[in-house]
Amino acid sequence: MCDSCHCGETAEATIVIPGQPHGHQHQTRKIMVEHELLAQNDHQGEANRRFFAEQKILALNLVSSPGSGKTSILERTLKTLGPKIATSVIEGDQQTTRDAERISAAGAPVVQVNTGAGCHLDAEMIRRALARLPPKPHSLLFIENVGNLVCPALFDLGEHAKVAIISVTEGEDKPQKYPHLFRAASLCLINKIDLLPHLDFDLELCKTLARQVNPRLTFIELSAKSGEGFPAWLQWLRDTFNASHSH
Ligand SMILES: Nc1nc2c(ncn2[C@@H]2O[C@H](COP(=O)(O)OP(=O)(O)OP(=O)(O)O)[C@@H](O)[C@H]2O)c(=O)[nH]1
Ligand SMILES: [Mg+2]
Repeated sequence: MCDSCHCGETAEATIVIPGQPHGHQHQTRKIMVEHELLAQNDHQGEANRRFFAEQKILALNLVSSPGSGKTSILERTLKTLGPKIATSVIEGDQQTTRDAERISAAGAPVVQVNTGAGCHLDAEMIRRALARLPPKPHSLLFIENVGNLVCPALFDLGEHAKVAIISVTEGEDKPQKYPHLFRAASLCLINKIDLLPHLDFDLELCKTLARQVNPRLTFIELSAKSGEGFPAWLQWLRDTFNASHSH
């Protein structure tokens, strides 16, 4: 549960002292349940999903911590995916239009959603952004969520899939520490692999920890800087786009 935006589901904070037995040392704090907020979001999320299905739009929700490389991955993707698939982008940030400007320079239609104090995009924001874009029928829509591993995992935007992005500078343990996102994601991109020679990051350990949270999660290792791994990511995009159209 995020206290600043009250965006949680049922939440229970457990306070534990390392090395001391759980049973006697933890305290719990019940935090108010915000069922109504999430139910309202889910309702609009379903409406967005119907719109995407009617228009044959493949919508992907990109979620990561700040700076993992979401916009950099999109920039390279837009430049290399080719003209066969029409693509547009909804950018989410608390403030500024910096990411939208980068996407626009990469050649895609884009709208920026500024969430102010909010730490995630919600389905109503997406409804309004869709009206402003609007994405073409039979197209691919990327939604870059606000940089945050916690709250975006809880909000259904009506997307086809969540793509979790982790970069190798963040440490292998993020899937275990922030399990909601990795449980909800279909694909995990591991970015900035060009930096691996300079780091202790253990790729296999990261994947093992993520699979403990979500055994069905698939991984693509890439670098938005060098382009390594992009053929596999572009192939995943084409396969997912074609599969969603054949349904
Ligand atoms: N070395 C290296 N740097 C990268 C790579 N991808 C992104 N970066 C750098 O990481 C920084 C953050 O990249 P962004 O693409 O802005 O990250 P973001 O996830 O969109 O950030 P927010 O929108 O603020 O959450 C920038 O300085 C990028 O140049 C990569 O593959 N390798
Ligand atoms: Mg960004």
